Amino acid sequence: MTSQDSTAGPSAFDLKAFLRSRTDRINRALDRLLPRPGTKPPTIHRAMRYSMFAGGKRLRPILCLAAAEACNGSIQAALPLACAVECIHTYSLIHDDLPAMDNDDFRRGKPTSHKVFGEGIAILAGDALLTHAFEIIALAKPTPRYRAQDYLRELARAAGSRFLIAGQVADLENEGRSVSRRELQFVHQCKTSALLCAAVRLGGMSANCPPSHLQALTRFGQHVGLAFQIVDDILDVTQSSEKLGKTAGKDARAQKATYPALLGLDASRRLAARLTAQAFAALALFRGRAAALEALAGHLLRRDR
Ligand code: GRG
Repeated sequence: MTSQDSTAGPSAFDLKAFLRSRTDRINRALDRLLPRPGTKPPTIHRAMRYSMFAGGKRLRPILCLAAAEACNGSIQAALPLACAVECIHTYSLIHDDLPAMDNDDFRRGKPTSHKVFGEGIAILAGDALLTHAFEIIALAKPTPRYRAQDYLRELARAAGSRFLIAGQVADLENEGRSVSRRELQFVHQCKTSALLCAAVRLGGMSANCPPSHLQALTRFGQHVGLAFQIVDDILDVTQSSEKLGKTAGKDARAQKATYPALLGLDASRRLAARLTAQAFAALALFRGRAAALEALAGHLLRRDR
């Protein structure tokens, strides 16, 4: 079996219908959980909603719901956790696009927040989404194994100075210098894997999963997270800005360390496939209940945007 075959995923699972229905549930929940656009002061609430409903793929919250379902949990219980993760993710994109960071004009196919609302409001919209994530997560119901503070700690840790922020700091400090594969892996694990991993762990926690399942979800999240970022690096080289909804080819122009730059395109593709196969292997103990997670991992590997 080639690495390509081993990531083909189950054919019976209707991923398209799954993505459609879960995206719809998440969008409705986000609409309910965010302050209405007219709430005073309207500018900030419009800016929060502008980025939140700009057409993101909702991968992290979908993974959160799929993890809950793999652990026999309910979508309803996982939804506040899924939405909190999406708030953190959207905040990080708004701030990453700022002139002081990546200075990007387009995101999710639309002008970035600072282009529409100005830099001050964009910074505040990111801050507000970051803060709102914790208000939303406080709505999640505790289970016999996991308390409200376990959810809080999980999200704060992934978004904090040892993971998400650490990755961004390392990324900034790596600019203009040559970077080893280990250093690049550190950036990707912190910037991308940590939040994705928290998303699946929170889904499992909302379903009161036992420690063995939480461990399996952690391994799954780490492998899928890294594979996702490698594919993101590949798409930056191979796809157009129109397709990606953001400026393509920026990494190469900025001579940024990426997997394709370090290993070449073919080796990067092989590595992403190997990591996805490892993610599948981590799901073995779910014995067929993780069809959605499997299909999602395969989809993330094969995605074109
Ligand atoms: C805290 C400012 C700050 C940054 C933290 C997450 C991050 C570091 C920066 C965001 C930009 C970036 C390249 C992140 C890597 C993860 C990634 C590929 C994000 C894009 O995720 P998608 O494709 O985006 O899921 P959509 O728009 O579909 O939600």
